[in-house]
Amino acid sequence: MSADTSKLATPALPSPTLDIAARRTIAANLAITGLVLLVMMILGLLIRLAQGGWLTIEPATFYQIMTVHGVGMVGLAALGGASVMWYFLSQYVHLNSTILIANLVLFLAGVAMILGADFIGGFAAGWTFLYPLPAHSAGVWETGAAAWHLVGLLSVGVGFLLVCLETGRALIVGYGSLGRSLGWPQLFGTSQADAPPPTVVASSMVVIVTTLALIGGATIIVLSLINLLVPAFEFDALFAKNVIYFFGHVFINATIYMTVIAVYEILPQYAGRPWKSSRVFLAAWTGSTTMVLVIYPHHLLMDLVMPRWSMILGQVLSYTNSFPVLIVTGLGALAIVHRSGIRWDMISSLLFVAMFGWMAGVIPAVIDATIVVNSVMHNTMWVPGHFHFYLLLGLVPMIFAFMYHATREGGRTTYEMADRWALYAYVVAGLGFVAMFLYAGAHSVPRRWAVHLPEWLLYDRIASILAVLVVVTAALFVGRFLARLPRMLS
Ligand code: HEM
Ligand SMILES: [Cu+2]
Repeated sequence: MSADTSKLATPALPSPTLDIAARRTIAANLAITGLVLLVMMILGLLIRLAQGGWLTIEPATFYQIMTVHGVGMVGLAALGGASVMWYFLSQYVHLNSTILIANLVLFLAGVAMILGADFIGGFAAGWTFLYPLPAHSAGVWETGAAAWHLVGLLSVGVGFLLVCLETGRALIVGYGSLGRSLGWPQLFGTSQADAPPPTVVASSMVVIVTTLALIGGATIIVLSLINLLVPAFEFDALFAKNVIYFFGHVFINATIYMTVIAVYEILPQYAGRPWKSSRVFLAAWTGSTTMVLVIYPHHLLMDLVMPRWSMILGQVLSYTNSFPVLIVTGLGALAIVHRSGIRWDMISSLLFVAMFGWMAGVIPAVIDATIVVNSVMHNTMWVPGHFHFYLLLGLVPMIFAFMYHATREGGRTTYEMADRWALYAYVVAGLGFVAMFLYAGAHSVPRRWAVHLPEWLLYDRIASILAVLVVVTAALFVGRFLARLPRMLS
């Protein structure tokens, strides 16, 4: 990679029709995303150090930290992703910024409740709040702590539901229906008009799947809350597990589908070529809209009471869902930059790292969605290995790229030496860090264990050292963003 090799003009500032309220809310969202990311990374580092035996943490505290780390990361991924989507989608449809503000308020209220419930109340059931665990703490936390945690989740979820409903409303007003904004007339050949731009197509998909996910998640949260208050009220645990993993799988996937909009919008500006929605592109997104909803049983492959057909469906569709969007995005990006004389600065480099991280990270995910593999790898470190791969090296770099993009000055980004070295270090350390999870998983080290056997400590320790590098370099990216934040406010 070399800076400033291109004779191309640096891309002009985008012209989203963001009102000042939306612009400021997005700035606040990104600042919170960045700061929460750093805090959550430090919490992640603490539990990794504890697993490696370099830090003594009581198991109960370990699980509190693990719960906050997991739920916090998923929440900030959604906040950052929704900000990317809102920012770029505003170019095409009119969005009401009051909803974005309401989402931020509900998010912060939820975070406060969750932090109190977990660190003061001691709740520590993991980010998946699997029923009936919240009500069965064996004395580790009070019912009230579990209830506050769940109400906090509900608050965050309602905020994102509002964002989805508003986005869906705006898409329907602008394009006539969600089918049209997904480009069905062009996909099925009934219209010769230009297909909707990639941002509109991706947002339509996100709105549909996330709304369903949030309704599912909220249902189980409300049922669990009733169960906490009235223990005689019980419901089917397998049903709850299905709905929770449906929610969790779809929700976290949709955060990537939102952030990838940054690739669709920013790369073409760099290469000076438009990214048009081809029919293959439309087909991939429409296909994923249904498939992402039905592949969640790959989380339940060891629930042997599940119907066999659902397991097979989970495996087969995990393959067919994962690749189309990935391939149209990857090939699309290559086609856009090929011989375009693209300028490799922080933004374009981060976007390329992100594409690589997302694609490479999906491979261990799909491997684990294979029944014969899952029967060995289930609940091993392979699992955090695959999702840290595409989140740490896919989603997070996309958010960093967007942070640089939203705060660049007069269309120019400088590729400062420190940033460049930090990016190399982030990628190398990040890769090593996830490799340690995967390697440990392949050697059957269990996930979510506070105390590790002596023969596992080496992986934990190497990972801890690399995690320090990840945290330091991430702090540099976030610090740069915060220093430039005033540019977003005026
Ligand atoms: C410096 C970076 C990071 C470190 C050191 C770190 C460390 C950890 C550790 C040690 C665990 C527990 C592993 C186990 O099951 O034994 C974990 C779980 C998890 N991490 Fe990270 N992580 C980092 C970054 C991230 C990022 C960027 C995300 C998402 C955006 C993320 C999301 C999660 C989630 C969802 C869990 C699962 C929690 C649960 O099992 O309930 N982490 N992390
Ligand atoms: Cu999944």
